[in-house]
Amino acid sequence: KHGVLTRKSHADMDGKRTPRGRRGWKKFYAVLKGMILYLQKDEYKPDADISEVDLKNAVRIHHALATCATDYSKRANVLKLKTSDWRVFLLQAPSEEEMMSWIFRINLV
Ligand code: I3P
Repeated sequence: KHGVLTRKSHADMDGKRTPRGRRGWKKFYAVLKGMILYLQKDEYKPDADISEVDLKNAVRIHHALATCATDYSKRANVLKLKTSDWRVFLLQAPSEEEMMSWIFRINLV
């Protein structure tokens, strides 16, 4: 699955609150492949190598949990992703349907 997702980092590893200066929203082209959610700068190209920056932004979603971010009301269609190393991301999808689809696919892994 792939599509545009806008990310906000809410908590870093070990669940510590992401410090100010790194809490902004950033738009990515997201690709879910196996157990990894790649958050890429540019649109998905099937045969292109993954850049170092894109690798750094990749999120392992094994044992991660995606839910609807009902406690976040500033933006619509936002899902909350908690990873197994206690990071928390807010991810805004372009529509409710897309948000539900990402939640379903992430939790299926
Ligand atoms: C953050 C940025 C985010 C904002 C966040 C700020 O600043 O303005 O958009 O979240 O507020 O800290 P920076 O880019 O300097 O990290 P919202 O869009 O959700 O308001 P927060 O600290 O209350 O999460």
